[in-house]
Amino acid sequence: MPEKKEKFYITTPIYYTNGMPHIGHTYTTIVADVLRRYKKMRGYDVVMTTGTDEHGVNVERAAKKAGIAESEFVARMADAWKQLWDELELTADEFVRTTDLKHVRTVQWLFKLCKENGYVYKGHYTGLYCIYDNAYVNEPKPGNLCPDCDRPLETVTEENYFFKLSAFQKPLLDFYNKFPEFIQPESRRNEIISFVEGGLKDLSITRTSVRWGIPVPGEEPHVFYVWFDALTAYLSAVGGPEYEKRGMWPADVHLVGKDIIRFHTVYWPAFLMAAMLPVPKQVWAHGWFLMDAAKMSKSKGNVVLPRPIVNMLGMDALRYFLLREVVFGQDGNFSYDALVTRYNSDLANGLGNLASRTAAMLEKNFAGIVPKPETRLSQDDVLAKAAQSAIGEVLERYDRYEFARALETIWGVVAAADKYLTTEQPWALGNSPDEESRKATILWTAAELLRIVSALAYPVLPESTSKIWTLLGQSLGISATPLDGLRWGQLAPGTNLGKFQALFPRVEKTEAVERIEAMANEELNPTQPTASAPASTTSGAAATPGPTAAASDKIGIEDFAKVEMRVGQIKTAERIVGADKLLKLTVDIGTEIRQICAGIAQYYEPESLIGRKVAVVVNLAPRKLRGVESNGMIIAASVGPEGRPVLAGFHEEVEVGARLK
Ligand code: ME8
Repeated sequence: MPEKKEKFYITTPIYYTNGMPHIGHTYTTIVADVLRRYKKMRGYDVVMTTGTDEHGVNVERAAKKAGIAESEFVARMADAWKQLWDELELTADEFVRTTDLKHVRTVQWLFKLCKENGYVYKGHYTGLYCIYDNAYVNEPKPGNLCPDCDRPLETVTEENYFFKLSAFQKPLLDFYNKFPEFIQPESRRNEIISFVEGGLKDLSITRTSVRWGIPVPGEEPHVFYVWFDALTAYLSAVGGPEYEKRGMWPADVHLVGKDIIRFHTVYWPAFLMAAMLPVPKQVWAHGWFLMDAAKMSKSKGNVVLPRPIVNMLGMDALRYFLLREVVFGQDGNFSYDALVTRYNSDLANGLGNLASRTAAMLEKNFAGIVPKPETRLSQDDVLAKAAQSAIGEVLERYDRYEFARALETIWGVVAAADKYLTTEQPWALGNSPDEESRKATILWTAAELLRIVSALAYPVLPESTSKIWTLLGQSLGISATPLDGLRWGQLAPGTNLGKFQALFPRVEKTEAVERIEAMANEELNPTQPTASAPASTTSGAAATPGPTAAASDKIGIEDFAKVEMRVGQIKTAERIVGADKLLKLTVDIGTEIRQICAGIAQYYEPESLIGRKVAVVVNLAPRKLRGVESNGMIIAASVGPEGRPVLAGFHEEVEVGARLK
């Protein structure tokens, strides 16, 4: 552990506001969150920053299409991003928006320093420009298409301020040489070094063709070009011009995808060197999650969304899969099939099963109290040694950002414990003093192993390991457990065990995948436009007002007659895993029994509904809600500001199937 609390500053990219997060963005943010939790457990004073990149032509156009001001558009998008990160419990210490005043001041200040030091001059630039990637393109694809996103480029000529990037070829190469750990992984480092060795051109850092940007003071209509603006967010998040007071700068690691490594390892250190400010310690570029071997993008329609996965399998399942499946730094394919397979094998049958087995045996045999281990046999020692040596190994692997290998080591110990229980068979032991003593040793050993495994896995699986921690009766919160003090043998006999909470219920693969896909489909193509946030700029959902009919719009009786409503009687009602608001009902409508989902779970207990007569719209086209088929609609009043549903009913005896007119 560091002697004095050392600081550790982690950043994710600040994401563009012209779309919603998919699994790729979630991946980077999850890794940042894992590191944040891990470094805290190693005794560091940690700050993690994320945020939104809100300027540029794309936003101008998207806001126009949505029919709202740019400021309103980006505010809604930033809220939607924040809300998702909150839902996924990816809590950043700082969320920086590039429209924040503190950020505007920092960009203007950085520019002033670069200018004062002679690294900025005025010139003209004509070039092909990709408005989607916010970058000039030197080598377009045939047909003047962007080599990165395949979309048409535009020719732009304008007066610009230029940054003398060419002056930094040697300083950058010297810097890479002196700090070989600056660019990670190694393969990326070589790629960047050869790029810089090939020569650096000066870089245009302002625009006059764009309106929606940070103004260059006294030089209007110049606004800053996105990368000079965006990269500076890392500094504005931790104090900007007063960064020394906060003591967090330079960043210890910028986590990025490989798509933006050049901006982070060439432009960014050069800007900082020109301003004579400290340069970050490391840039770690991970690979891409691919879908059908292509980079995900909404326009290609191959995005994977985080929410449906979390709703179905839980947050820890998503975190575990992303970190376990792909070596950090390399590309990987995303597949729902692989996700559910890993969930069932490693989480439900692995850690979840070990915890529930151990909990049940401790409860049954020792009344929920940690027993005292008695005489140890060699097989107990073997397991103890495996767990003890895993501690050092796992910490080393986390330190090297080898998340998949860290998890592999932890799961190696889980598998060893499973085998140990299967071989030792504590459930088969009787009640003689010798057998009782053997049982105590075995179950203490299993519980102690669970404690070690939980502490080690916590950064990746915060929700489930916290539950195991509570089960083991640990008073100090798991997140505050110092990993440097973790040793085999610390589980005190006599500790009262807490309540066991189910961790990872097994799921049926085909059904789970179907439900995740159906939920994703609902989120990507919402049937009801949401008022809270634009779903994407391409759909222009932000501009679409809700379908409220004007007061004068009346329908004829023939329109009303199209709606077939009947008296139905609820036969069964149950909650739906992963959908807290929905109940799955079966309803007798006279001619048949229908499955109908109703959004009433927060207000009605399932049992209280059985036998109740309700009004049902029976000729509504079937649809899937949270992946569950719903064939009809139950009528309810929407009461109060939160829209509490109150089921419509009958005060007199009515026949099931009677038509409502
Ligand atoms: O580039 N696989 O924002 P952005 C893995 N605003 N990671 C992915 C991914 C995928 N398929 N897709 C996206 C920008 N990412 C700029 C950054 S920083 C000063 C400015 C992740 O919204 C990955 O981290 O396009 C990538 O670098 C980032 O999202 C790009 O996010």
